[in-house]
Amino acid sequence: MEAVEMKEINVGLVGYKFMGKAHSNALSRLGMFFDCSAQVNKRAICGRDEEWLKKSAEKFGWDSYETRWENLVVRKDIDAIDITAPSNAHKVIAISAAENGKHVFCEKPLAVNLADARDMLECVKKNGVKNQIGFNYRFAPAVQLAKNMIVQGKIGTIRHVRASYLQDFIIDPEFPLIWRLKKEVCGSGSLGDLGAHFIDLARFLVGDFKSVMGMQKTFIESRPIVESMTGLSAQASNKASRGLVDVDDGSVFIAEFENGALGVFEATRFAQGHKNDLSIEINGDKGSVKFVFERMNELQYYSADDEAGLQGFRLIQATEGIHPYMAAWWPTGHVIGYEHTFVHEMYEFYEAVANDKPASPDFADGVECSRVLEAVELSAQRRAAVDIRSL
Ligand code: SOE
Repeated sequence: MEAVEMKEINVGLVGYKFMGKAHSNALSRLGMFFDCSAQVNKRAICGRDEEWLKKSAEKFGWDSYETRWENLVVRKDIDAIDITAPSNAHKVIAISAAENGKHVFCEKPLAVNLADARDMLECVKKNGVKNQIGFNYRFAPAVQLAKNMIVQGKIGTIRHVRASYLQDFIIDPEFPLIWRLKKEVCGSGSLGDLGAHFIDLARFLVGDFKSVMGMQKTFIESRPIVESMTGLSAQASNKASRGLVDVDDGSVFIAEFENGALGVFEATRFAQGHKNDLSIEINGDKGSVKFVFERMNELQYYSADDEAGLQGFRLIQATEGIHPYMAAWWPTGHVIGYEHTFVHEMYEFYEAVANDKPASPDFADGVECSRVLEAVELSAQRRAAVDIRSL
């Protein structure tokens, strides 16, 4: 019998720091754990600092490297471009990649503003390439379980959603002015970096936003110029030379959804003691679900249908083979972590590419998220509610 040849998809990755490493790891795990329709190859990694890049290429297992993304996107041996560079670089790279016929995976937020996000969406549509955005928390099995339960009507009609994303890594006023604090590079601060995740989770689990009303604050207005950074750690060279922070340190907003639900949201990097504390709770008339990322293998569930006298929140360990994605990993109870969410999103993207199916969440979801981000900013400036459909 003739052996059937497996399809191959060759990837070019832009970025080699925090997200670059997370994506490289995910691609390395794919074929080992999942039955993929195609073999996904780590063909080339791209970044500006050649010394770092060379080391990263070797360490993360990429076949080759490029120091200019312009060279990467035209390479004939590459089918898909994965963008993990800072947000202001997303648009130009994604558009060039799509114009060169490459499928595009892009980290969140899609762009530094809504207009750019819309241009990116238009371009991938025009060029007919698959596209996906890196809303990785959707891919925690417990979140997928919550989605399935909501679709099955287990919590009934949704009335409330409350979500927060709390970090504390920039509380020290001497923490340097990293790119995540410069509007022209990142678009917005805690809102776009952290809020983008819960806006997406709320859209995924509850539905589309109708209107929002927000407040934003910058607590520390100037910081020492950054010399180097890795992950979320950074060093300043000379503490006397400072620059202005022009994004929000904390953002809060309330929202109304198209389906009538109400929402309360908080994103901050000033919540002392909270390291990466993303949580979302949804209350329906028949029950509630709650997901807390720092306990990401669990889903809390309350059912009003439980026997009287025995009602209460139960803790579901979403680690059984019947839970989404878990059959690919370890025996029940052998928990998974942050990096697995990236493996799951990559699995979905490359399955979509291999089988010519739409990917999800896609750039249209990225645009919807950017719409909400922009509406929150506008409402904070105007001190009034903003209707999402007005943007
Ligand atoms: C930094 O605040 C950050 O790494 C975000 O950029 C990620 O999207 C989030 O998942 C964790 O925190």
